[in-house]
Amino acid sequence: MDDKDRALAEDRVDAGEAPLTTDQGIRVDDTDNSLRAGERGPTLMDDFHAREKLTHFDHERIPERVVHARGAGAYGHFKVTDPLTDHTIAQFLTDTSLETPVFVRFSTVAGSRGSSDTVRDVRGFAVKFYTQQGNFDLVGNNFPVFFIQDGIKFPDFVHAVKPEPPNEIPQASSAHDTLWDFVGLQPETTHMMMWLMSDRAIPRSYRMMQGFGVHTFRLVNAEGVSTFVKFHWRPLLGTHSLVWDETQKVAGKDPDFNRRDLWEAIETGDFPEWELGVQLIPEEDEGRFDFDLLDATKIVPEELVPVRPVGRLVLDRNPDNFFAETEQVAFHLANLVPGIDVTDDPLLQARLFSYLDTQLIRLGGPNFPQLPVNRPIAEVRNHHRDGYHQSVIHTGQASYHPNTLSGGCPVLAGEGAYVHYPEQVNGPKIRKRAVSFADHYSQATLFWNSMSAWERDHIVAAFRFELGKVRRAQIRAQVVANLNNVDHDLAVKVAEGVGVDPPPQGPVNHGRSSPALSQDRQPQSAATRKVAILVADGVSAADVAAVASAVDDIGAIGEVLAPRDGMVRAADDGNVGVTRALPTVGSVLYDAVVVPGGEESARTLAKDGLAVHFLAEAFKHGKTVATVGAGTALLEAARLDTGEGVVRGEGPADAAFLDALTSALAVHRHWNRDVDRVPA
Ligand code: HDE
Repeated sequence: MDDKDRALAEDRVDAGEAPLTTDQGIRVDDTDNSLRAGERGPTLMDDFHAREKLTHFDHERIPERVVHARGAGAYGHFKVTDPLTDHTIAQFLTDTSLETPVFVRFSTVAGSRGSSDTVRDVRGFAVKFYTQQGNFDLVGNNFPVFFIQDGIKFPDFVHAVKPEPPNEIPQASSAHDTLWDFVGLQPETTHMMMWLMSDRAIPRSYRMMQGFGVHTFRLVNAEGVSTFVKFHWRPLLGTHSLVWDETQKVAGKDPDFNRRDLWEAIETGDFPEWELGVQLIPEEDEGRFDFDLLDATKIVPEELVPVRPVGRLVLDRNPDNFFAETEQVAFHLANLVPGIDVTDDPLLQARLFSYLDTQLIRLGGPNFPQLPVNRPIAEVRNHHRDGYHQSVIHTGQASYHPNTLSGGCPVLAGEGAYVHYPEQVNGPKIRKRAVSFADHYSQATLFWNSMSAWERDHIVAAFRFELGKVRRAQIRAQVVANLNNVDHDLAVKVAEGVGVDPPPQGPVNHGRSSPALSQDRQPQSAATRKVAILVADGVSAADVAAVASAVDDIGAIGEVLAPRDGMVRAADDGNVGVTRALPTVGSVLYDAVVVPGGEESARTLAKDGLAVHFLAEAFKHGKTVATVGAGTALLEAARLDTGEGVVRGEGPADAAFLDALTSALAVHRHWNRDVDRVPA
């Protein structure tokens, strides 16, 4: 139990077996019938229990977040492994003996609180570190760049991406006229739109996505020397994505897909882990790049400044109550601890205002830092008083500084106080962007150049899908014209798909790339992948057992699916237990599918449309597909033969088959397949 967990223990309430009461502690013996004048008579105002119950219910909702409304959170801890002592006085980044409790909230951006998890969107990656020096919030995303350079544009961007005003359509989707109208007219969005059209925008799991602080921050050391820093989170399982067709189906089959995945992984002890990395840039190198470090639409390529791994984040505890914790958690970029400071990035500067401002309305007043999930483990002492939902009883006469009546307390901190970095600032008041912010295309091209062939195909398809949903032809044409500045071939391919004339040759592609940006080079591991084992009566129980145990050995999760729930009769001996019935799931909820042997089982499945579709769809989405012995009948029924990641065993499931299966499972997706012809 860490310090935060211990503190939260005091706030947890378990009704236990004691009797029901009102909020005033009065015992209640009937909560199903209101107090009325006669059995068929009107309800009486005297019924304080009914009135209190209804009133509380009527007020249960608070405003959802204006962006990032849909999210999931978890507790865990952070440990620094390579102390940053030369660069910062922040203890949690320098003291390797400390385990800092954290709360992390992942989110989508555009959708409402009840929208689906697997939409095409940026994902929020917000980390609250409960450090001994106070709370530090790293409120980042899973992309390293942003749509706009100046925070004053944020309301415009968000209005454009949110559902359209007349009818609030479409929900949680960027594929509509207003967003692309804005994008076409605002070239600074181009780099971010490349990320948004890439598979990064449809993560397989919150556990399999990178996180970025996005802005350039400062670290400040004991001598007061500042170093620019970019923060990176790298998932140990690698960064992996779904495919677009799959995400749309998952949104219907399991709208809670990413939320459930995080919850279940933590419940089963598969604790998600990330490495914290930093890119450190000495102050004197600020002018070294062909972009501005203060421009949040730019990355610092890892090939120019390597990412130094410095710590480890583990999420190991689910919240007790979604509303109390995940909904009420309040992140704020200005929650900084000594040794970390902000920069003049104009996007960052606007955020310094917005987060506190939004919490005041969302959480109903200035006392939200007292909510259990928001409370620091460091002690809080000040003269802030009163306000809605004040839950602390401040004793003493003086609530001002200076005072003698409380002995001058709380006294001003000498040691350990937060000191703002004394940056020299000077300049005329002016509404003007620096010319160093003017290049909107080079890094969009860099991103495109860094993609593998399959990633490029997915990007082109995403642009075609999104623009294909845009009704106004001139908006499509404007976006294609912008893309021509990124790469001519990309613009032509998109134009072809959306009925726009191909543009003339644009500026020449600079040819540079940053290999670290591709998902093709991500770590691969079968751990925590979900494997469907399709069975029916007459299946080979020996095959099922062999597959299940091999899957278990590599840390993956096997589930037995059959046309109906309960048990199926085995061909060899006894029965095989069913985890889920086929009609309740779908291939899109799994990472791989295995069809064990057994003549009768294979025959039944080959005639079952759901099972055939399951296999074909898994194949189409690049997943490992394996059959043993007679199980191959299902491949034939789906008109599939071979291809990368298709494992066929003669049967029974012997060591050679299981070896081939487990190697294939370690690969996230098999892209080298002819999938266009597969009707799924
Ligand atoms: Fe946010 N953003 N943002 N944002 N943001 C909010 O704060 C805002 C930006 C991010 O899980 C809001 O508490 C402005 C960049 C995350 O609770 C709001 C600007 C990045 C979350 C707000 C930005 C983010 C938010 C809505 C442009 C990545 C969810 C509710 C200047 C580095 C945190 C809330 C959670 C939430 C404003 C841009 C990340 C309205 C004005 C860039 C992860 O205050």
